[in-house]
Amino acid sequence: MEKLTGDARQQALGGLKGWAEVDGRDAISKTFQFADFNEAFGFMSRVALVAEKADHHPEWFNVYNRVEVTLSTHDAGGLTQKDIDLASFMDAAAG
Ligand code: H2B
Repeated sequence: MEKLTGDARQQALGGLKGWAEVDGRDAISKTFQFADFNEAFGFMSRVALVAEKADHHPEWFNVYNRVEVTLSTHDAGGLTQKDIDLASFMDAAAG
């Protein structure tokens, strides 16, 4: 999997909502906010199943109803299409 650069990168990032490039690192991040812990953990559970199946895992941090997510492809040392795909799934899963 190759790192996203140039036009393909701009186009991929442009298709996402609420994700920002991380300072000092080739990664994207977003903070999801839910009604309560039950909804946050339900979201994490749905994402976990897809992440495990794709063998592509988020870096994330949960406190009660908040889930802070960072996506990057460790094997590639940066952002790839796998991160874009997982980000899109997360947006859909968050509703
Ligand atoms: N997740 C992410 N985000 N990036 C990776 O490069 C990655 C991963 N690699 N999950 C997978 C697991 C790899 O470590 C295993 C051995 O397949």
